[in-house]
Amino acid sequence: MRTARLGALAGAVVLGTGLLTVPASATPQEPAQAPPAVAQEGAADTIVHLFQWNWDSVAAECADFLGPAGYGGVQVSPPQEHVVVPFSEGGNYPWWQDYQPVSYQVDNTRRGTAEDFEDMVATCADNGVRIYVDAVINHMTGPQEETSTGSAGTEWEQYEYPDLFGDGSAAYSYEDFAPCYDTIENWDDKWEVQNCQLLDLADLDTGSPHVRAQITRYLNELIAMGVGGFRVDASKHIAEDDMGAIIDALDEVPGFGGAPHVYHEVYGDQTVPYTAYTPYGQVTNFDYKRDIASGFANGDITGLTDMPDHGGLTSAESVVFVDNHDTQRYEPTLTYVDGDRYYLATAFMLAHPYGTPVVMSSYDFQGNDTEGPPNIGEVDGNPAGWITEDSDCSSSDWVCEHRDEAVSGMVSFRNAVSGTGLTERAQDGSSRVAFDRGESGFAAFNASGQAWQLNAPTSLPDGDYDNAAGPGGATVSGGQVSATVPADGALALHVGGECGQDCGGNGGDRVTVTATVHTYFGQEVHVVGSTSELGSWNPADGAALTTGADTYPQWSGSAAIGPDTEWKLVKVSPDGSADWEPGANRVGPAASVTWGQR
Ligand code: LAG
Ligand code: CA
Repeated sequence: MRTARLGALAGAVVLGTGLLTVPASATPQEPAQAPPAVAQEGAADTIVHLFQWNWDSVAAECADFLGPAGYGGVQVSPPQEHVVVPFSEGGNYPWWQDYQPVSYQVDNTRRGTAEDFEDMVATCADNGVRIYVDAVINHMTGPQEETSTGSAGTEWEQYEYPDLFGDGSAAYSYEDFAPCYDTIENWDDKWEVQNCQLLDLADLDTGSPHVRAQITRYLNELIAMGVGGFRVDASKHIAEDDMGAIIDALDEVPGFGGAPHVYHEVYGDQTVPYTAYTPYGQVTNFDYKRDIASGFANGDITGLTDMPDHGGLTSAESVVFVDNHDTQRYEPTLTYVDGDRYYLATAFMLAHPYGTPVVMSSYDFQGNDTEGPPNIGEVDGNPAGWITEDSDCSSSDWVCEHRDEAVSGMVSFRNAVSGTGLTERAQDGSSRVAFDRGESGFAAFNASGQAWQLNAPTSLPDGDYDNAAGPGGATVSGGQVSATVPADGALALHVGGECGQDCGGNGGDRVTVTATVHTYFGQEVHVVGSTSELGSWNPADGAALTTGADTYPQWSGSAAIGPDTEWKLVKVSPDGSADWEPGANRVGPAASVTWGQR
């Protein structure tokens, strides 16, 4: 039973065993002894999974947002003809219809037509964004009492799919599903896992030349349309040799050039390890997912900085994520529902050089696992059931995690620091950590409920920088960064992200404040004021100034202070107590001030 639960995420669901738990075998974290790893990612490697978005909406998003924000790819939901399941009375049409192919026709799904699909691929390519198709090639449909109709109008029954390409040229029938027609029961038996039925889904005989030829035709037709890569569904249920033959037969991608990027969905375990598929592409690293999701959920993140091989996989072998469309339903350690902590984890994934990141973008399913995407109901003459509505990030129905300020800002950060190593720069307890990315970036993460007054060395050149992970910014001066990292927030500075006209964006221009203040040992000086960057009059959250042995009692730092911004200097003691500057509030920027004198 335990093996079955670890063996397939979906398996746990059909068995009704509830949520998966983190296995006892989670990779232990080694202490940070190794020299900083060289980053594996190229620029613009971030992929967003626009789960269930229709083709027109993906195209618009590539042009309006993803290209400009620096995303490199979109994983789209499966484009092949799917079953149509009016699930419950009144109709539900669950999202998982898509994972039951009826044919390889791209002609019509709930997400649009083949023409819409091709337009999307072209528009995204024009904006530098690669389309990754979720390729369902291990199986066809589950059982059905009578003959049914697929989304593109093809009549089918289980094991009989009469028209794979819409031109009468190819079909699958009973013998194409040999040798096993039963559900996988023993998840410790590799032969069974690869040959028998996952979730009662008719399992293709991928060893047969006829079956392989249809799969490679489907994938190569997508490549000919300009599709740049694949997320292969349920890879571990396809024997390695069969997978190798299929991947070998793929054409080069027109436009982008070279072989398609392939990543395999492998829920690695002892029976079928992740590494079985690394010869054929990258693999989805669920060990990473468990580590980062539980680490951030528990505020225990310092062990995540140095993470050379989650699940025994190298950075180059791994596709990483905080959640995906399955885990957000069946194993929801950390998802959009959790708010700040979730976005913080996503920001960390993007800041860190390990793996190729996939950002999840969801619709709000309100805890109903089967709930399909927001839709416009049935459309006359369209056999695809409920038709997906256009995505709208300003509506609460579409969550659009990828548009979150911290997430999209960190995509820029990631591109700016591409190819650099990681050097840890600060740690505070187990919930706060900061690191450099070469000399190109500095990022700090605070997975706690209190603001973090950070002082750390950095290799980032001196200057004023915007915060890529949220409002405000910080100054690097004399190779030191001093800043307030908000509760459950991040600070990320990068070359190319220097402050422009209205740095900080939060109460006015960023100005350097130099203050003469005598303090007791251990006290800090904060600029505290009315804006959120200045702590909203909360001394601990104000902008911290720094001093040094040769500069004391001069303190300096930068803060966004507009002409009307009211503020004061405050000495903050280690126990949190505050000693306010006497007199009236200061108003507006001031370059050089002395405690109490104005
Ligand atoms: C995957 N990766 O390997 C997908 O990420 C995952 O979302 C797919 O399951 C699974 N493998 C098969 O492609 C999803 C749903 C299942 C659904 C299945 C087929 O999580 O719940 O199964 O798609 O539509 C459904 C019913 C099952 C039933 C099956 C066949 O839930 O109870 O046995 O259909 O009728
Ligand atoms: Ca199989």
